[in-house]
Amino acid sequence: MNAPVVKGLDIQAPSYVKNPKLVAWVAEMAALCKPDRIEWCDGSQEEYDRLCQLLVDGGTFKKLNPAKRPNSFLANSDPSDVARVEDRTFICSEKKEDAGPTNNWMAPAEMRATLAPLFDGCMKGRTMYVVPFSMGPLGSPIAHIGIELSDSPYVAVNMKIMTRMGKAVFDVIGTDGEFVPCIHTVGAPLEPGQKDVAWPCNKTKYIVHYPESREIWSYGSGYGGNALLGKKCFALRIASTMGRDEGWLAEHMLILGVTSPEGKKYHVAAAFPSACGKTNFSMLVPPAGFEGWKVTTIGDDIAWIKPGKDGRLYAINPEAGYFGVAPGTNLTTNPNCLRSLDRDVIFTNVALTDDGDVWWEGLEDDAPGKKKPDHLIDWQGNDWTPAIAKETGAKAAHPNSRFTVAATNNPALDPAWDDPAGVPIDAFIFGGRRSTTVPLVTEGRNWTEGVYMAATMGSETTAAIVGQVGVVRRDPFAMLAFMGYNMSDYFQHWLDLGKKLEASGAKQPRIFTTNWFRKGEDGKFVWPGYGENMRVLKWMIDRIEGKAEGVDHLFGVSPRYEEVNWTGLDFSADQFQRVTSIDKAAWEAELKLHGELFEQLKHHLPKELPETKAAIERRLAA
Ligand code: SAT
Ligand code: MN
Repeated sequence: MNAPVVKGLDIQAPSYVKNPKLVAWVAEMAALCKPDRIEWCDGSQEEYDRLCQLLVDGGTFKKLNPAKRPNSFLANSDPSDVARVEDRTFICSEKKEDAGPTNNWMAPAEMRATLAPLFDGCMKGRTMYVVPFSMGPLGSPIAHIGIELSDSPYVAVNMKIMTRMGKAVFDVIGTDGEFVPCIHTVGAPLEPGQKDVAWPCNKTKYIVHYPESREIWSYGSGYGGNALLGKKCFALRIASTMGRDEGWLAEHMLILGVTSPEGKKYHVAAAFPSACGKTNFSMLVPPAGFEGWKVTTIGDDIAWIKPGKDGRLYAINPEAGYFGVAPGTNLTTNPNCLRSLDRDVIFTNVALTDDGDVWWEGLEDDAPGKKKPDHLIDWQGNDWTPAIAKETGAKAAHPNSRFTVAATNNPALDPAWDDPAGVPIDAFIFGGRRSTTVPLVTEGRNWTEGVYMAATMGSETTAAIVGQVGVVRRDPFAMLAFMGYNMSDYFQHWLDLGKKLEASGAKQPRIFTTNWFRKGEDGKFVWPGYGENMRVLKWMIDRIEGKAEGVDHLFGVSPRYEEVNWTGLDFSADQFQRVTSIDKAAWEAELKLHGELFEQLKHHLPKELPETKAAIERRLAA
């Protein structure tokens, strides 16, 4: 392939790259960013091993003890670069109203003018990696291709795990196939002779999306959600706008399969905000009382969903790995996850044990009497002991510390996880983290009521975002941080899809809301959660099968105590009451917040939503 010449730089693409638009774009970006070298990634194991070694040599990675954790590494980030930066994330649509009031917006021309000087020479002294990736099974009609240019080898190796990355992608795009151009820099050019740091990044950060031209520009951060551009930037923000235009959905949802003892299989897609247990739910191990039931993982974070020829909705997991939260993960809360992490893992910001393994808060909580280690190196490189922790409250692992691991490491991986056709969805779940107010589980009486529940969902913030933790904010569809366009138009898109499904006569997915996080007066969670969530999942299946009547209430249908299988769990009717009760005053306050959300989103807000709210208010007053 004849490439344009960039002075002093070999930008020659490998012979199997046959797409002139791609080659020209790489040349253009190279001319702007001025890296010392360009490396076209092929996705091979040899390449992965070589880049990991490079990261070890440069001090970004520590190789973990192979006897404890084969082929695994630990990276400690700069302490300022540990989570997504929502206030630095922009949707730059031509019109402000297309980004909507929930997104940061800047006019594309103004943003381009802002970024141009930042990107000029931003990769000096570094290698620009050309990372070809497919979101979704290669060649699937639901999948899409991206190319990420990054000056971070950490990004290249994480992308190898998180996506289908490698040279086969060039065959899919051929000479004129579409791809989403994604450019990423840590924003830390090196002067000749300047020594690099272990985690280069920049205080200035921009995570920028141009929905009309389907481009992503990310500056200054190496953290997953800001830097692995296939994930939130492409698979949610850009893909949601593609879905709006083309009649499909890109959602912040896990996908699981659940098989009954009779061998009947259901598929559920569930949206929860970041760090609210999607990975745990997607790998759930059914508890005592559910012998013969099986839960299998299709995806743990993102779902792309399209109507199939039969009128049903089919979902794929566009990712190929898990970038999950480590703290709290143990053999009780998520045994499948823990087993997935036995080998071939990249850990970020967890603690290092004295024998070269990893540790995080909660790892020891799976058996009574298990102790915390006597000594660790914490995620910032400091000595950590239980005594220090007691005195200063210092966490050994950052609360948003993460593991990156291939889906194929998961013992509960669904056989259809890689099926290009996707899996048919029987139910959607929307779940927030709420200490009060919202009941354990409710089913919307119809599609519109389900959309209402999803649209008005509130959740307490977590460490996955930079900022205050534990404050309730509205997080519609768990998509607040990931919407690529106007939230009200998105609600309309969901309502329109419901009408289309109904018109097809095909079976429509049911819509449920859940809240695993209600707390008692003692401040402790009332519901045991984790594997016990199977009890709720089974009730949902009973609803689908017409076997559970439930009780009608304010905004849907919830289970009767007797309708839940309690075998193997000591959970009284009184406790059940405490996780399902509807408090009138709390709901009056809650509905006021729904009203504030609708006021904020009034431009294009579908009228069905305030109508549903009025019906709920009438029921509450009665
Ligand atoms: O940091 S990520 O955006 O990749 C994960 C999350 O916050 O959901
Ligand atoms: Mn997520």
